[in-house]
Amino acid sequence: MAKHPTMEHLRIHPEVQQAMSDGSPVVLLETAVTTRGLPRSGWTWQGRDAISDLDPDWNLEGPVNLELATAMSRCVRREGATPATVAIMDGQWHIGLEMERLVRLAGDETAGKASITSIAAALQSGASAGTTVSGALIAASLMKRIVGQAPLVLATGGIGGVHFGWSRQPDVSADLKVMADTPVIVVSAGVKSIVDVVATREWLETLGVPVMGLGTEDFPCFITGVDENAPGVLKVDSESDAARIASLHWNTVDPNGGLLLAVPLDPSAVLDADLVRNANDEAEASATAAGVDGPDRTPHLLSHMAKNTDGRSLIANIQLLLANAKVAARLAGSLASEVS
Ligand code: PSU
Ligand code: MN
Repeated sequence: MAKHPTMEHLRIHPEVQQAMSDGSPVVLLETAVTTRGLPRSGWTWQGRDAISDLDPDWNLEGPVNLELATAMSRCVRREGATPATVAIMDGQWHIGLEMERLVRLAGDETAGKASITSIAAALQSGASAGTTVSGALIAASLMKRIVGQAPLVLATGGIGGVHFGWSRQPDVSADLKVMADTPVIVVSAGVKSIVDVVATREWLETLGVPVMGLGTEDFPCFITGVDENAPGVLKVDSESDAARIASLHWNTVDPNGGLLLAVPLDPSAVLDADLVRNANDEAEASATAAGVDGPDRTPHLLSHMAKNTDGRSLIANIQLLLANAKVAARLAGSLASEVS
């Protein structure tokens, strides 16, 4: 059995290939957020103006998950970088998706989320799946092995983390291990909202992943701002400072490890933590009562929370995703000029 991967397993979009060989900035984008993280309906909540303000090209009648994926790509391009959206489709890895494929992925209700432990099976079955942060990072490693170069930055909303109840059952996202093993800077607004933020921050320390905070010493916590109870982060004032630290880390500390650049949500969009907790509990109860389980549960919870917060939880989620795409593109630009 061949131990070396070949292009047979991988489709790199020509635009991504060109940007890589030119040494111009490229940003990896995960797609679990598209297949499992956002509603597939058009905008049915309040706050239509807020969404148009965030991105004037957002089609409010279009599916939220598809609009978000295209809006993130637009943010990356506006900052002069090339988006490399990662997904598993038709038995292959795809790095960089043309519009037709993105539309198909976003509309495919059978498309799940694939991470390090489930990608090989998804490839074997020919199923489509969005890649989590761990999945999209593996794509970077695969690209390095096949073409010798890989993007250095990935944008997401929130990384996976350590779930509550970890002392009894250690449900810890593979995102953390793969981040520790992959020389890519992940840009996120901290961890996704349903995990134990303090435990996750500690775990990143144990794994040796430097955590930088853009303009903050506190660990960002998704749509609720920052968590002052979690151990702090290394404050950087700009994307170029973060790029310099990453270069020093890779050149003199650990050439194979990853870093996290955590970006707090703009204070104007931050939601009260108690409000979010209550809305979340209520959404969980409704999902359980309606018997919604498995892959349908997250989209159900998010829609329900959006309804209960007059759309504000969804607006905040979209705002942070777009902000992270922008920061990631600037960071990739700084790294490209560091290297050349
Ligand atoms: N943030 C969210 N919702 C999500 C995710 C992040 O608010 O669904 C996705 C990301 O793709 C992340 C993944 O990489 O969840 C982690 O999943 P798990 O805990 O199963 O490893
Ligand atoms: Mn898990």
